[in-house]
Amino acid sequence: MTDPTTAPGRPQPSPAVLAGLARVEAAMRTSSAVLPDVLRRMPKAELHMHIEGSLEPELMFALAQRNGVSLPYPSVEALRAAYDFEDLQSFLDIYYAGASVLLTEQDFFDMAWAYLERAAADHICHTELFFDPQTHTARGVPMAVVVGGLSRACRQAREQLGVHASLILCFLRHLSEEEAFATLEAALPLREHWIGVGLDSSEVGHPPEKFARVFRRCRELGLRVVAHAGEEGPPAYVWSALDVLQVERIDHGVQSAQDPALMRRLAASRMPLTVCPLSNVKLCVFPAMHQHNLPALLETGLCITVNSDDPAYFGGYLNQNFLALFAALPLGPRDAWELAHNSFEAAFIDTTERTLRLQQLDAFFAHWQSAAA
Ligand code: ES4
Ligand code: ZN
Repeated sequence: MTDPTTAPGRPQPSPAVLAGLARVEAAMRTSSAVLPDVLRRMPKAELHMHIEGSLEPELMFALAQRNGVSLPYPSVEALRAAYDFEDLQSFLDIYYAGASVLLTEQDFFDMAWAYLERAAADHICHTELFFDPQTHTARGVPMAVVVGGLSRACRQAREQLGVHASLILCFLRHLSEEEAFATLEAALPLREHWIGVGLDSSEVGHPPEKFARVFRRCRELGLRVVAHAGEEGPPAYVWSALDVLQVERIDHGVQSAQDPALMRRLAASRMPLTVCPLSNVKLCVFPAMHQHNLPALLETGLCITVNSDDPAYFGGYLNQNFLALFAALPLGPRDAWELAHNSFEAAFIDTTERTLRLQQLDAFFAHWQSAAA
């Protein structure tokens, strides 16, 4: 039998990292606080986070008041109480309504800045933010207002927080490919501010191949390309994201486990999957965290990463996702190291930056000492 920890391409910790992992394991025997502390403090990248999904109810109400927009909920508490979803669509209906408070460049800045401060607190050193321009341009908000506010926050985060942030423009898959082309045209004059495109919104009934032409154009333009596939949709959607859209990462992809041939393809190519544990439980993709298939996907040798998706709606930012996952499932410090390693392996960064981030990760584990020592 093959040892799953040595599946081809699966990262192997160096001897110095292995020694640090052994010290973590020893300390875990006397304190239950050790692993959560490691999860919180290890350096990591976040690769799947919708910036409109980071809009907390408090800021949503403040922006509604600032802009004279009315919300269909009387209070922050009433709004939070409505965050009880049964599937992706029941969430998206509330998520698009929440985005209606965003009107000015400052609104987009304030939303992104709040997330980036949270990211820094979670020891995220690199993050790639999805944004949905069609949600805003359809309400008459100019593309330059959206991209201007978001990119100003990204620039300030690099300068003031040491967090490197990039923007990925998502096409809404419930709309037409013509509308996606129009969105691309509107965003190209601002191209220096974003690095690639994604595909999000209602998955079932809107397969990746619906966007074959616009993704081909994006690839020709040299943009990075990703797509949501296999969140609620079937493995066939993951196959077409790979073969038709030729994506560089799959967002979610958890339904791939139903198809052994697809699993072999994903493992052999080390195609990254940006998995979002709290999102999957909140949207009933899995009935409970202890039933999540992330450990099985990791064991098969896939390049799995952990992400928060829409943290204001799903009960937590990135560190909460790590904590909930590790509390519910048989995952240990080596898995923590591998998930953080994968996040840098899968990030859209150059070789110099990747080497630096991986060195910082390994140094964190290699130098880890018990507080009790
Ligand atoms: C999303 Cl969880 C999820 N799935 C698909 N599209 C989205 N947009 C924002 N969150
Ligand atoms: Zn998503």
